Amino acid sequence: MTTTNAGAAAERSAFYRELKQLHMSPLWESLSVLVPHTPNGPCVPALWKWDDVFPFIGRAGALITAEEAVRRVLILENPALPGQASVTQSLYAGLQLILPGEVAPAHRHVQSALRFIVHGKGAYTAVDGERTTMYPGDFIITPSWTWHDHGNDGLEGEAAEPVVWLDGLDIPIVRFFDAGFEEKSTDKSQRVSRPEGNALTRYGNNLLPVDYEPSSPTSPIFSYPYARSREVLDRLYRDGEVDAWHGVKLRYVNPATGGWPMPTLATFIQYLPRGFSGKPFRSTDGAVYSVVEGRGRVVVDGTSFAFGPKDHFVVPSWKTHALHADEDAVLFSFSDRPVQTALNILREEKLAA
Ligand code: GTQ
Repeated sequence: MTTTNAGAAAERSAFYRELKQLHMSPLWESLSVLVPHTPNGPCVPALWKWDDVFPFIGRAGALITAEEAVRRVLILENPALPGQASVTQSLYAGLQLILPGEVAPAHRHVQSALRFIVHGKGAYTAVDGERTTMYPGDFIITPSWTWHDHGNDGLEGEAAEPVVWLDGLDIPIVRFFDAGFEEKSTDKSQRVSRPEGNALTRYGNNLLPVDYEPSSPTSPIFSYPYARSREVLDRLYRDGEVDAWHGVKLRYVNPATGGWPMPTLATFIQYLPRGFSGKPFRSTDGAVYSVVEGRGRVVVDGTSFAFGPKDHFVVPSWKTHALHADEDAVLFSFSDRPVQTALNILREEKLAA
C-alpha cells in the first residue's frame, strides 16, 4: 500500500513537472487556496506611529525636493507585502510632504486619489481649475484623470509650514486591471479658473445648479472641510446616535448621486466618545485609518494596537476588530467598498461580543 502511494505520488510529481513545461498546472493541488472557505489573504494589521514616522518625513524633505520627486511620498506598505506599494492587496497609502514654497507639478492619471490632511495647514491642492487650502482633517478628492498639482504658499499673514497628508489611491486596483495611463502637464501649476470654495458652495449645501446633471459617478465637491464634518459628528453624538460597533460613523457622499465621492474608494469619518468600547466587527473591505484626535486602541484578532493623533493603521479584510477610546477620538478611514459592492461580493458582520 505504502509503495503504491509512493509510486502514485512520484507519478503525479513527474506529471506536474512535465505539465509545467506547457505552462499548465493541476487545479486540484491549489483549489482550496484559490477558492477559500473564508478570506485567506496575506495582509496583517499594522500601525504606523506618528512619532516614529515624522522624523523620516523630515529626512525625506532634506533629501529631495518636491519638484525632483514629483510626489515626495513615503509609502505605507503592509508588512506582509514588502516592495509592493500596497497597504492591502487593493489599496495604496502614503504620507506626502510639501515644504513652504514648494510645488508638486501638475499631472493627471487614471488612478483616483484622496488626500486627508494630517499635519500643518496652508498648503493647497488644485483640481480642475480650483484650488483648495488644506487644514488638518480636511478630506480632498482627486478623481480619475483630473489635473492636479500641490503647493504650499502658507496662509495669508502667517509663515508657511510643512504640510503632510495621507494619500489614498486605488493604484493596486488599476495595476490589477493593467489600465494605467498618466500625463504630465506642460504647466508646473494649472491655471486657476474658479474662485476657492466655488464647488463647495455650488454642490455642498443641499442645493444643485438647476441644470446640473451628473456626468460621472464622481462627486462635484472635491473638498470636504473638517470643520463641517466635525460639527456633524458632535451634534449627532449629542442627539444620542452612538452605534455599539462604530460609535458615530458617517460616510462621505457625492451629493449629486448619493454614492461615494469616487467610484473606487469609500471614505468615512467617525467619532468615539471617551470610554467607548466597541463591539467586534468584520468586513471584507480592509480599511486604512488616520487618527485625527484622541487616543484609544484597536484590537484586531486579539492583538491590541494603541493609537494617538496622526497615527495610521490598517485592518485587513475579514479580521475581527473592535475600537476603544480612552479619550474622545475621531478617525478617518478609507476602503475599496464601492468596488466590492459593484461586484456584489461585500460581506460584513457585526458580532455580538
Ligand atoms: O499626488 O498625484 O501618493 O500620483 C502617489 C501617486 C500621490 C499624487 C501618491 C500620485 C500622487
